This record gives sequence, C-alpha cells and structure tokens, in this order.
Amino acid sequence: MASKHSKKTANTTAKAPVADAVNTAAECSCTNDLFHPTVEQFKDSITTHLRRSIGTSEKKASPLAWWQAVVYAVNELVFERLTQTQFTHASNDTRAVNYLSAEFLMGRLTVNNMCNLEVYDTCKKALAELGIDINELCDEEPDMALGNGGLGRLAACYIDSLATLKYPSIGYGLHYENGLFRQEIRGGRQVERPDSWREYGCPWEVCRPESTQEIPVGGYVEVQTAPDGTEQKVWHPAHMIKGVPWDIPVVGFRGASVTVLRLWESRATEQFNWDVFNAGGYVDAQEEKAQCETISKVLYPNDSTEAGKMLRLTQQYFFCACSLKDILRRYNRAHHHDYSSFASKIAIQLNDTHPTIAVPELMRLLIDEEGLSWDAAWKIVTEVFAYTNHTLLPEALEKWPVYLFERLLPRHLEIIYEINAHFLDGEVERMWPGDNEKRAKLSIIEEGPCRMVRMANLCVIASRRVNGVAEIHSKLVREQLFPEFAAIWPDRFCNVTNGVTPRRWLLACNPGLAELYNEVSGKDWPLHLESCAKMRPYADNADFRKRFMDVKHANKVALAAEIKKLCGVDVDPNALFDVQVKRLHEYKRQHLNLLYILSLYNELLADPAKTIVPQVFIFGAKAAPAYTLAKDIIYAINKIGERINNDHRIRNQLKVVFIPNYRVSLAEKIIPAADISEQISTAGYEASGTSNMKFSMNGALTLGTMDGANIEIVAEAGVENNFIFGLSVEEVQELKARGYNPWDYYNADPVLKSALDWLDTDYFTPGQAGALSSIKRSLLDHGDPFLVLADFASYRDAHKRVEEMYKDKERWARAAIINSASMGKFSSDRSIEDYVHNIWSLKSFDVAEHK
Ligand code: 26V
Repeated sequence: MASKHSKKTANTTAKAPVADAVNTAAECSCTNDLFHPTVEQFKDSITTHLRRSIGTSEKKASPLAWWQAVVYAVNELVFERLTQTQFTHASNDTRAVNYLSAEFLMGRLTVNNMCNLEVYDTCKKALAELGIDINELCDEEPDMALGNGGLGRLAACYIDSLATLKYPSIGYGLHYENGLFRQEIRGGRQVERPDSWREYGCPWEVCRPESTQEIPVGGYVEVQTAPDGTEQKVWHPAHMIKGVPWDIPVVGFRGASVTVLRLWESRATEQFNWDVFNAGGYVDAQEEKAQCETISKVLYPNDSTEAGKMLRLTQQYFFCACSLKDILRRYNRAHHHDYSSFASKIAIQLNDTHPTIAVPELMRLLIDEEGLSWDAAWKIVTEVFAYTNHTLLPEALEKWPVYLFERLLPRHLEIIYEINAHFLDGEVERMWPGDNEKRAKLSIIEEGPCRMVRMANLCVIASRRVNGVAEIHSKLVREQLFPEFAAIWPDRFCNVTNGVTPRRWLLACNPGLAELYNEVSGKDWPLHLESCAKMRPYADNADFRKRFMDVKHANKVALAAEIKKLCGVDVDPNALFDVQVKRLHEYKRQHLNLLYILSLYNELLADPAKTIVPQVFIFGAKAAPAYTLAKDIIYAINKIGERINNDHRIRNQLKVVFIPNYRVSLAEKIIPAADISEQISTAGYEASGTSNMKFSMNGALTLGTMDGANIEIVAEAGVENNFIFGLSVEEVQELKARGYNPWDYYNADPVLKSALDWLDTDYFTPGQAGALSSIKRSLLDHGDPFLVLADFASYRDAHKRVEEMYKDKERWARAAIINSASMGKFSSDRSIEDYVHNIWSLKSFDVAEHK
C-alpha cells in the first residue's frame, strides 16, 4: 500500500525528453532533482507502512518490522524510478546488455539505496525522531550473499554502475534459497551453517509470476525427416521445470536509472506434479517436487563434489534457459519473431564459464523453436555473446562429463558436437592443416576414459570478445591460456580492468572520508572518481593530513569495538591495523602472512625488551567446506592468535584476530579502518583482486606482490607509497621451470625455519603436537606450489619497511592520502565504460518522467 508521499514522486523532472539518446554517460546530466521527501514525509511513510503494510504499530513493532517499513518507504522511490526507466527503454527500443552470472554478491541494500537516492540523512533524522538508531536498524538486514567472492561482488558493483550510467541492462542469475554458508568458529575451526537470507522474506524483491518460464530437461532426441528430405531434430524432454522470476531493482546514484536483477527460482510444474501424483501417489509427487526445487536451493561454495556435479550443471542450464527465454520474449514483443535485428538489440555477457550453456541453448531456441538455419543462428550467437575470464587456476576451469549432457541435455550435446565440428574442420584446419595435436588441444571435447566438455573452449569459440580482468591477467589469458585461439582470432582478446563502485565502497561505508571528498572535490566525485585527484596536493597540507588521519582513527575505534563484540579481543586503535580479508586459498597465501606473524612473535620472545610498532593482524576468510588445508590455515590463525593475544610477555605489541563470517557488510566496516591492505598472492595467480582497490580508496597502503590489479594500483598511486615485494610473474615461471625446491629456503633461513618448526610443536595447541603440521607439510613435503617460502624473506623485509614508515606519521598520512586520491581509474563506472565501448556498444538513456 502506498503512503502519502508516493504520489508526489511524479514531481521528478528528467533533463532530456524520452527520445533523447546520448552517446556516453559522461555527456548526460544525472537526474538530481528526484523527489526528496522531507523528514516529516519520511516519518509518515515509515509509520504508515508499519501499520498498513506490516500490520503492527510503533509501540509493538520489532526491530525487523521497523527495518521492513523503512525498506517499503525507500522502495516507493525505487519503484517509481523503475517504472520510468522501463518506460523510457521500451519506448526507445533500446539495445541492452544482459549480464548472465551464477553469482551476485549484493550484500545489504538499505544504506546503499538511501545513499544513492540521497535520502540517507533525511531517513536518519526521521528515524531518530521516531526513537530508532539508523545503524542498529540497518544491522537488521541480512546480507544477500549469493556469491562466493570476487566474481560475485564484481557483478554487484557492475549492476550499480550500469544503473548509475543509465545503460539499458539487466542482471540474470539464480534465486538461491541459501546463500554462501554462514561461518561459525568453534574451538578455532570453521563450521558451516546454512544462510537462509530470506527466511522472513526480503522486502526489496518482487515476484513476477507473469514472466514465469518452463524449462525442459532430460529425455531423448528424435530425428524426423521432413517431406523435402531435410532432417529435423526433435527433443522429447523427460520433465519440465518451472522458473519463477524474482526482481531486485538496483537504483543508480541520484536515481539516475534502475537496473533490475532478475533471479530465477525453480519449482515443479503443476502438470508435472499432477502426472506424478496420478502415477505414483502423493509421496512420489512430493519427492519429485522437492527435486525440482533443489535446483535453486543452494549456492555452490567453489568445491563441488562428484555428487553435486549434476545439480550444478542443472543450475547453470536452468538459469540460462530461463534468462534466454525471457530475453526472446522481450525482444519479440517489439520484433515479432523477426530476428534480423536481434544482434543489434542484444548483448549477452558471460560472467566466467558458468553461463556457457547459454550458447547451445540460444542455438537450440533459434533453430528448433524459431526455425532459423544453422548458419543464421550461429551468426547471431557469435555477434551476441562475450565472455569474461576470471581465473587461470586449472581446477577452476569448468569441464563437464559428456555423460551428464547425455542424461540432462541431449539436444545441447548434439549442438556442441556440431559447433565443434565446424570449428575443427574450419578455423583449425585452415590454420594448422592435418595437425591432430592441435585439434585435440583446441577441441571442445576432451578425449579420454571420461570424455569431457571444455566450457572455456566453447565460450571462446562462440564469443565476439574474450576479456581478462586486469592488464597482466588479460596478457596471460591471451598468451598462456588460449594462445592458439588468440592466433586464430587476435582481435577477439581484450582487457577490461576491474573496478568497484565508489558509492558503496566509499560514500556509504566511509562517511567521514566522503565528507572530506565533498569539501575538496565537490559533491559529484561519486560519479567522477578521477576528480578525487584534487585531493593529492592536500597530502602536503599538515592540517588536512591530520583531518584525514582523524577519520581513519575514528574508523579504527569503531572496528575495535566490533572486534571486541565479535572476537572478545581488545585491540588498541593506535596500533597499526594490518588486514587480510578474502576467500581462503593457498594462492592468496594467508599462511605467508601467518609465518611472518610467527617470526615477529619469535623476535619479541627472544628479546623481551624489544619495542616494535604495535600491530594488529586482522583476518577474515571463508574456506570451501571440502578444502582441508584452507580450513587448517583458519584453525592455525585462530590458535596462534589465541596464544599471542594472551601472552603478557609481549606487552600487547602484537595481536591477531580472526573475524568470523566475513561478508560484504563486514567488509564495509573493516576496509575503512585498515592501515595495511595485504594483497600477497603468488604473482600470476590473482586475476585482478578488487578488495585491493577498495582498501586503497579508503586510504590503506598496499603490501603486495606484482600481481593482478596491484600492478595498476601502484602505477597510479606510486610504488613509493606502497610496499611491493616478492617474485614477479616471469620470475615465478623461471623458478618453476628451473625446479623449485622449498627445502633450500628452509635450510638457508633460520628465521623461516624456526617459524615452520613451531608448527610441529604443541605450543599453540597444548597437548596436541602436530595439529598445525599440515601447513608445514604442504610447504615442504608437497612442494609449496605457491612459492610461499621463496617469497618469505622479501615479505619480511617489506614488513620492516612498513614499520619504519608507520613511525613517521606524516609520511604515512601523505602516502595514505595519495593512495586514496589516485583510485579514479578503479571506479566500476570506468570498467563499465570500457565494456560499453569495446564490447557492448550501448547508448545511455536519460530516464524521463512517466506520465
Ligand atoms: C573457482 C574455483 C572452483 C573450483 C575449485 C577452486 C576454485 C578456486 C577459485 C575459483 C575462482 C572463481 C572465479 C573468481 O571468483 N575469480 C575472481 O574474480 C575476481 C573478479 O574478476 C577477481 O578480482 C579475482 O582475482 C578472481 O580470483
């Protein structure tokens, strides 16, 4: 039910008439006269929603009910803008990008939407007058954790930028009932708990039953011969699954436009239920129903087991098939099954290989259902798709057994075979005539005892563009992952360096720093992050340095309180906060960090009079549930932290905390409080990294390797303002080629040796010697695949440089300011403009008032 002020939203006036398309977002003015409710109107809206939408009263309402009422009040503005956006796009028959991603790590939406609509202060005042603290209220919101890490969060940042830059766009994904697991730490170990983020409903989302889709699976393919002798393939699926869309509108900065995130929920079809019910009775019908609903039940945590493989492939197919049918339905509303302009209206971005099945599915829809020829369909497909690679890790490059396709998607398998035959007999044969080795290497099908479908090969063959996510990564994609494909199609490969939204990662999460930016760069900096360069000269102003570091200190005080609440550990906000928060993986080398901590602790114990810069090492990380070594590293961090934090001999100069259940909403509290950002992956393994950008924006100095986007970050902010260490990509490859022996480093470096040997004792796990030994074994007996020992000395040296600089407060403040002021390039708005100009060719549209 609408409250009073909703009607007035029509006051919005857009700067351009409906038909006015502009070429770039930079050229168009953002709508900044969107209706802004007064404090009184907001209070009225919130209390009206409490009574009329939720059926409670100010006296009785629970904190959750208050939060819901606030969301309804804010959503009135969002929905008004959504309608206007959709009207504008429909009446202009716009070209749009469809961003297909198995993950969208949205986090919380309340503060973000309020900030983007510039109603945060009004809402805060309104709530204060109603006796509610806005921070406590916003803490009621569960994170939408529909992603594992970087890839999913990137998709969320891109949706924010697409809405802000007014590009016609939609995000398509899965409506997981359970997001990434909630992490508890028990006895130092990770325990996974389900994350039912919408157990009590999510007030931001809206179900769209009218756009439900039915998706076929299983069965067999029949070859029918038409009277003219041509063969036709007819798929007789075994089942139909229902896809129900849930829309989450994402509002751009100053309400520029609204991009919808459409997430598909799987259900059993009524017909299907009824048939099974008739055949096998109620229990069977319930079981089949449960099977259909399982598809969107859980997000896979990066380590799918054999048993989960079929389900994961079904998930990928399900959301791609729903999305493509939705895309075709919307296209045909205006084009009535004339596919001649399909490729000029539609761009589809594949976020990693997870949505690759969309390629054969679009072929199938165009050929089998719309009657196009193979060539006509293939022409459309190769004009429409583009693929982003997010990792070079071999175990993360998806391959699916052929037998799974035979069972689940028999028609798609045929289409894949045909695509493969065209490619091998065409491009490959022309380039390397008669070369069977090349054919085997480039084939979509990997031969062997278990034949596999290589999804990345299919992606590259079908896509107009293939991009990596940072300069170095794109170079490795071109030169090492897909060299032959790059030889065939040199222009297909490109780079789009990642970016993050400055609205969430600065404006909303660091209001103190945002205020400084307002003063120095004017209030438009969230739209033009390059303008933050105006803050650079202020690095030389002592007064400004003090204000900048006062903001940092206040953020550290707040984080210290959070750490006390979550970990029970007292940390001093005057200490150096050294932070490593990200998924736990050997290549990210949390254990390198831990070895340094052990060496530092050892130094302090060896010389009880020693004084160092007081330091707090802060970790946050989830490990994939089946990744034993990663879980052992979490255990080690916790046990080592426990011992160090309670050792009075070191006089509180060193603390180690592991903050449980790291997620977007925690990142928003941790990142603004960091002094040091640990970005210490083995060079060549971190495709880009995105937290590195968030930390720098918020004035942390990077302690990192020359890997991923670190390289571009220090190019912008100055190597002298950060701490670079370790082997380069080339040096890593040379060392591996020469034959790397971790024992050489162990035997040569007594500091390293004693840190490693400590892990074999029961010093940190009393009575349980060897409880931490698996880490040492992986580094020595199992070859140290990520060169932790090779980089240890250089890392330790970098830490000593950190300490030195931290002692010089003015020098540190200067470096922090320069880092923050130099991050213009890493706004996701820049990334989206790169995609638009190099891949998608979109026009932005000023959203007009809808009368
Ligand atoms: C996937 C898997 C799947 C199975 C086994 C282990 C494993 C390990 C890693 C992954 C990575 C998934 C892809 C991903 O999240 N990549 C991240 O994408 C970010 C956005 O582009 C980028 O900043 C990170 O560097 C990259 O790791």
